[in-house]
Amino acid sequence: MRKPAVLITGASGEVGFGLIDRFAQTDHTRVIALDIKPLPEELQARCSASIVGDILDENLLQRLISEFEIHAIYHLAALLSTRAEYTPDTAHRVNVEGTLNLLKLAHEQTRWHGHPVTFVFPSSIAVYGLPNVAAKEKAGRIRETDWNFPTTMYGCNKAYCEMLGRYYSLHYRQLAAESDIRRIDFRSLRFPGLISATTMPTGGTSDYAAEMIHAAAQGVPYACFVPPTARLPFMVMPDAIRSLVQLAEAPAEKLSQRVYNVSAFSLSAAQLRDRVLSAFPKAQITFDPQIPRANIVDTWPADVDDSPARSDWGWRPEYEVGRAFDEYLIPAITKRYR
Ligand code: AKB
Repeated sequence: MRKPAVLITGASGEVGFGLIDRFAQTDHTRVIALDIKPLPEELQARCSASIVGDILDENLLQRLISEFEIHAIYHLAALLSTRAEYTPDTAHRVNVEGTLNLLKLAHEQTRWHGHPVTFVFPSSIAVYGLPNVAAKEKAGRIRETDWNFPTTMYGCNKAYCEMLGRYYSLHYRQLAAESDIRRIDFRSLRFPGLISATTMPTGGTSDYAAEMIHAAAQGVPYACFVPPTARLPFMVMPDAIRSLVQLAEAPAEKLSQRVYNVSAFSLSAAQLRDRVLSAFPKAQITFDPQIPRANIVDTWPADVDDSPARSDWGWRPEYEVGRAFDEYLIPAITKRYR
């Protein structure tokens, strides 16, 4: 008998850590963790299996489904925006071909056990592309359908995979002879910049927020690579994990769309510095904008409209900006480096 399980790809990344923790604390879900890097031992102990391997390795994925019956996939593996700009071909392979492999696997599993596999896909504000700062300021909180003109390889990859997911859910094999094709249940969130107290992001462009706070807590000077005026929406990791699980568990009939914005608060880099300075008054924070990289931030929205997520499946962030800093980031990061 194969065992029912939830598959988490990219499990060694920031979101993977939080998600594994969440499953370990709150239910008895059998978690299969897959990542190109080994999981730290304490996390391995919380998973039923921890596999080191590549999502591009189709043989590995086939071996996996010979052992486990997969009911949900949290497909987190991706090369983030800055890293993807340095290696666009690799990014395309990992972010698009890798996602396609997982969608195929989900479809196969759905056919096999007859229940639509829930496919949870974190997308990103990188799917948006505003042409300049004036347009960004004017646009304010943007809706899912606005400004879908990504300017990064990562943003293009995410936008395309959202569409592939929708296609696999609604139309895959639409010309096949059999009439009752069971399809996967694809659900996606467009995350803002994520900030965790326990892990550091790597390869992203919104990383300056986490880098600034962690540097201040360690007493290390930090030169921020965007100007003080650069503004993005952000969310802390506990809310990000909660939103993923909440979307996965939402009754299908409540969902009016497959891709949702989620947001918690919006901050300029100057406001971020002020919050960090009020917690760590001796922090040495300077601004040294790295123009091509800072320009990417200018193409992303200052904030997003997440009202469909709020009305369809009850999304509400638990951490607005005050609580995010006072009750999560500052105490947890201070403790981490004490
Ligand atoms: C990145 O900066 O690439 C990510 C994102 C906004 O999706 N954090």
